[in-house]
Amino acid sequence: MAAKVLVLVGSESDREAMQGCLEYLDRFGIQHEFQVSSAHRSPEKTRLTAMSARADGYRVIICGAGMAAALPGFVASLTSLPVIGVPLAGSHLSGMDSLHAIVQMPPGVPVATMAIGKAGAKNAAIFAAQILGVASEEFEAKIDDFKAQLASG
Ligand code: RP5
Repeated sequence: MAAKVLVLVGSESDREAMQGCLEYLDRFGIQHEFQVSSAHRSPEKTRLTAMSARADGYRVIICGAGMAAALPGFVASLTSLPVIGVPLAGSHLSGMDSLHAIVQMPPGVPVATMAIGKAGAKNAAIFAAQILGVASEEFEAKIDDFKAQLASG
């Protein structure tokens, strides 16, 4: 089964900010699924999704969330898969709230935290490709091509 990436967001209102993430996953040819599942509003659904993710074929989980962004940490507490967190802006605190919520995980439950907003969303997809590239020559080559394109301007 091809490795898949699960992209979760806390609200439908997060979709636009995460668009670049989905575009980069497409660009790298990574199979992915996008779901809205809130740690605060639908914790049971989110718990079940996180706990079944590995068995469902996912190898990396990307979580975008704003405000008191519990989603990445909550998911990370429930899976052995690597979790990448994307802090999203939109509140009066412009994403500083979600950045602090996602990056300040306690020892034992890491979340790889990206930049706030659209840049972080893109980097989450690139980082996911790099994680998959550890065990896949196909994704390693795609990342090498991408880096070469960056270097050539
Ligand atoms: C968070 O609350 C979501 O990730 C979203 O960024 C924020 C606001 O959600 P809505 O009120 O727009 O649904 O859980």
